[in-house]
Amino acid sequence: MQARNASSSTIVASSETTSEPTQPSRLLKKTNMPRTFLGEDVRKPATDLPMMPPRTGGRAIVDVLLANDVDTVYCVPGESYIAVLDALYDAPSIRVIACRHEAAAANMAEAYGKLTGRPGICMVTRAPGATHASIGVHTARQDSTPMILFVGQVERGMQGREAFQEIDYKQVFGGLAKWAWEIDDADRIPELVTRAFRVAMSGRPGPVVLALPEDVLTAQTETPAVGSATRAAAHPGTDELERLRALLAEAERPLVVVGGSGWDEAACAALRRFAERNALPVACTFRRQALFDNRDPRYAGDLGLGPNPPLAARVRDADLILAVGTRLSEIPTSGYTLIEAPRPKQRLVHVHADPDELGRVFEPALAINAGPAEFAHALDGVAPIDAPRWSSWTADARRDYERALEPGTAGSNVDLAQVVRYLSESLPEDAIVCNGAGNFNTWLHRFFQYKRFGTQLGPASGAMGYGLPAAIAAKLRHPDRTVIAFTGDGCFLMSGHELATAVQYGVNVIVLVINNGMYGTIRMHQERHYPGRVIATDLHNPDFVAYARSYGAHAALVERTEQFAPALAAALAAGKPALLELRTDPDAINTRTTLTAIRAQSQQAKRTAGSSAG
Ligand SMILES: Cc1ncc(C[n+]2csc(CCOP(=O)(O)OP(=O)(O)O)c2C)c(N)n1
Ligand SMILES: [Mg+2]
Repeated sequence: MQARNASSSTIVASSETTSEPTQPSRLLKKTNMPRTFLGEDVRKPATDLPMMPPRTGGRAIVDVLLANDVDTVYCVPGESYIAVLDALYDAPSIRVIACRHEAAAANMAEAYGKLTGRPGICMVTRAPGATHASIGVHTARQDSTPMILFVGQVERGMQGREAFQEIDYKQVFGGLAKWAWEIDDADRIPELVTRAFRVAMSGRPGPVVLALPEDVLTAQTETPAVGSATRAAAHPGTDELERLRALLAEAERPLVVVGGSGWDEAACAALRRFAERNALPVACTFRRQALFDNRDPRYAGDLGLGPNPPLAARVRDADLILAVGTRLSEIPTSGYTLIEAPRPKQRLVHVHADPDELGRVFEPALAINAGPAEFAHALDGVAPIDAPRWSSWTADARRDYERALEPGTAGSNVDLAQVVRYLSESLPEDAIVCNGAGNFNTWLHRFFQYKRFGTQLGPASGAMGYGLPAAIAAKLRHPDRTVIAFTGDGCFLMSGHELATAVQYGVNVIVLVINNGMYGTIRMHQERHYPGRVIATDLHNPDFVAYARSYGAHAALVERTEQFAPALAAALAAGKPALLELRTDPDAINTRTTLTAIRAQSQQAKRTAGSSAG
């Protein structure tokens, strides 16, 4: 735990300082860059805030974090940015979580961004730390999550020599982050770090990478912090809302598809009211199921990997799709087949915070540039359609969803359908369920009913190793809520060492390891394409129970379905992080079929193809 004295902070957020403004000339005096190159205007501060007493660049960064109410920093320490860590020593309102791997630290920051809508903060050392952390940056990019990754950098005087651990962050992260920049002047720290917050949150949110040369962090600066960064978002116009209503009035089979980021609880409630007033069916995109209460009679299911076939058919058959917040990317469109690019068969009303997403892939009948929350609230002003023609279409969509909720016959001694149904029915409504990537998720996505905004943390990027770090971030943020990490044997061991972090900081998450002894997803693809030719997908696993106990966690093995409920109760009561290993039958490869069936089908298909070729 932090050894810092909670009352020792001497940092004052600049927005709170009110004394006499300082003359611009004074602000210019510390520059060590050629002013002629940058131009006078660039050197001037954006505000008339007074100068602060001289402080290090590291402290100036922390000042901006404080001005933005940052409460947690996820890191792996490095000598390259030790001046920032030292400044954090004097900022006890910011909790510093030292992780065991930068991928986990970055995933925690990403999960924090998903939960709060404010940038999650991650700090890592130069190239080795930065490249480890890149997976979190990628997830933040694909999932449109606000996040800032601070990376140490070699001092300015050595740059360009490929000094120890030197890389060019603008190049390396240029294609991955929303913005990648290097701060080359301590006086510009407030401006650039505040801008990082704005860029991360505004429009389509995303990750920002800021490189921090070591000597910039130790240089002295008097430039004040700029104050809290706000999020800028577009609102829909009244004419656009009228056109939306007119298109809806002409529709026979409308479908609302919600996804993306930028939502909050109130916005989800507003969208739900709109769906209710107009009897509209609503589907959620991949790993965005918590945007709409799954118990609502208008909820039609999720458009994930291998969606419920009747829902997929319904997307194809819809005559109007109202897509809100989602990019309509590869997964929710089943590889751009349910909605065809570039000209969909359905009329598409596409609402997105980034104007560049509108028409990027699909030609919309109506494009609305608006944040999803701003759009959802504006829907309150749209008069409902009287006696809509699609009531039975909506009821059928619901019936299809409910049918898919029924567990089939158990294919394994531990029946994951029943386990997940039990979780869905017994966990508190606000429990947060986190997951990474792997076929074990097919049970979670199909059988768990998300009831509230902010209860699902999963990577739409499909990154393994996300579940446990996300759970730690969620539990740190909401210590009173139950937090579950739903992982596979492969997925878990990509970040299993973070059990040490959970134990160290007393973060009582519950990890479920679905152990089928293989990288099952890849085995499934192998059997489909190269039946019987198994390579690189078998796993020899550790004893997960002993492994977890060695970290100081509670752990138990579940080998039969009926053992799960008491094991979960014991884990919840353990008063420390807990792990349950669920041994499942490797043949039960997903919720709909078995490996044996896949292999037989593809062998048959190959024989048929061979005989018709001959
Ligand atoms: C970081 C990362 N590496 C590799 C993959 C490719 N991949 C997707 S699922 C998967 C196997 C997951 O195994 P496990 O967690 O055991 O789940 P299972 O499929 O067996 O249920 C792999 C290797 C990925 N998505 N992410
Ligand atoms: Mg597995």
